[in-house]
Amino acid sequence: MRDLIQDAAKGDRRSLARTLSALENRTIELAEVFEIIEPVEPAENVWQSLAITGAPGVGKSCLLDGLLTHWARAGLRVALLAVDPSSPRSGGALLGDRVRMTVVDDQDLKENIYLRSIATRKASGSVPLIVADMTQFLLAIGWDRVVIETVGAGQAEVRCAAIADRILVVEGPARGDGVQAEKAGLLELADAVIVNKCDLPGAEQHAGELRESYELGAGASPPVLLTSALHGTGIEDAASMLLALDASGRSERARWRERLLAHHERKILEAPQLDVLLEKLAAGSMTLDDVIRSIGANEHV
Ligand SMILES: Nc1nc2c(ncn2[C@@H]2O[C@H](COP(=O)(O)OP(=O)(O)O)[C@@H](O)[C@H]2O)c(=O)[nH]1
Ligand SMILES: [Mg+2]
Repeated sequence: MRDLIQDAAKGDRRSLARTLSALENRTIELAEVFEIIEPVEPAENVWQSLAITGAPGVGKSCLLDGLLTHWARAGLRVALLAVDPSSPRSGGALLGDRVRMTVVDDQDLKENIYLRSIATRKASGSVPLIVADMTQFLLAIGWDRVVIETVGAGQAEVRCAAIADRILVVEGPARGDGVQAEKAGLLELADAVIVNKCDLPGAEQHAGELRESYELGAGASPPVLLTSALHGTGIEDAASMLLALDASGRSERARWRERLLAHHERKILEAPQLDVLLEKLAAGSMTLDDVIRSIGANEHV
């Protein structure tokens, strides 16, 4: 394991993939990794991780292809973790994500890019925390930025997004049913919004609706940009805007709420006495509050 991790840190892609799998399967803990390697100091005053989230089909992967191309050209080394709720067998999404990534076909750029999918159905343990561990590992071995693509559908995906330093929400043109992301509590978490597919009707209208709904809320509004990943419109502007993106003040509390929930979930799932506690719950000899207290206090039962 030591050799594997050291090789991964030196840049060997196969060792990197295997180390990430070990973190994913929880056969190794991040703490053990950090006993073996010295983490690279992060650059100051820039974000290290960015989550890109939004409904399936809005164009996140296409958009990322464009953004990663710009960032790789600028000399940044960027890793993409695609959190994929579909299983590799049932959905084409896993393959699809890779197929569309033309940035890795570019001989000059591919050294600066690393792509990795995480099939959430296969994952053992808490997905947001697995993603957090992988992100920390990639940063520790010298990747400049980690981008996390999630489908903003379920709570686990929202929590994956919340582990990142910044959150970009991607939307499509208006579908006449109001602001979709609002429902998932995503708009609250966004540091920036991109309305993609601006080559189609309804995109500008939707961007207008989003800006309006932000103005109604408290605090400064995050930037709302229009792009067409298909035609490359607005991608360069979006790429530079995102690199310098500040956390929107209003997203901070919502983000910490999600992180707290994810942390809590991990504590429960990883509690060594969990099986015993579940048995006691089933037998009626402990209440849910008792169990929470017991886990919080790290009690042995
Ligand atoms: N018209 C149009 N189609 C786009 C645009 N961006 C992506 N698409 C298409 O939308 C579909 C879904 O894109 P994908 O990147 O896989 O979406 P994701 O599920 O959000 O990652 C694909 O068929 C793309 O070709 C765009 O800017 N305009
Ligand atoms: Mg995608």
